[in-house]
Amino acid sequence: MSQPNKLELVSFKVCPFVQRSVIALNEKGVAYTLTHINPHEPPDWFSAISPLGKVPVLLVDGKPLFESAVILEYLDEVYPPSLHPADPLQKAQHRAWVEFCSELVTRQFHMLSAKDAAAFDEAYDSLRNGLQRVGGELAAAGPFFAGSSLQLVDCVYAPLFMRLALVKKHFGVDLQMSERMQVWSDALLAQEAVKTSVVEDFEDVFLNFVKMREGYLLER
Ligand SMILES: N[C@@H](CCC(=O)N[C@@H](CS)C(=O)NCC(=O)O)C(=O)O
Repeated sequence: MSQPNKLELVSFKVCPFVQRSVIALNEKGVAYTLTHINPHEPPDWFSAISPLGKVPVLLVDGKPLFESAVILEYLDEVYPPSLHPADPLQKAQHRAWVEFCSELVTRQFHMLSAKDAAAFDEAYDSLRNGLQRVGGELAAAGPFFAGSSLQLVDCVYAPLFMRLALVKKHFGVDLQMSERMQVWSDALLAQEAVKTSVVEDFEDVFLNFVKMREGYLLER
């Protein structure tokens, strides 16, 4: 499999979908550059390469690739060792739980943006239920999703856990994760590939993002 000469990841500092790609790149030790934009005020060059107007876009020797799950699969094919299980069914199951995480990120966003108590509670409950559901899939022997080694599915959940930890710290919102789930989250957030996957002032950037939502979270 031939490897490209240059990878440029187009990013939005607070985006969990970009962050999953960064974690995979870091974990694999692949060199890349980051270009930060605001997809809500996109420069013309970005609109031209992003059909959905969303980040991440990975420029592979200048050729654009969009959708974070697709970017992860590409990186995993081109840069060994693979972070997927070898067994086809297990691999497909990991991909399914990657999709599920995207849904949980949306639920988390709804919780952060909810304008009143009812909307907040609904989003909180659906996020908590979703976390319990994925929690039931974790290998008994952790700390990661499938056991002792970090895989692509782990790269995808780490950005969600990073935000949940900040929401707990700053707003007291506790998703009441199981002990096993907390072990998974703690192990992920301690990984070098994860710690270095965000900008240095990420906590401030994220808090500012949350404040700009002007949600019920700020007043509860
Ligand atoms: N399904 C996409 C979701 C990416 C996404 O929602 N990115 C957000 C930022 S976190 C975005 O670019 N939003 C801009 C918009 O929707 O206009 C993926 O996995 O790459």
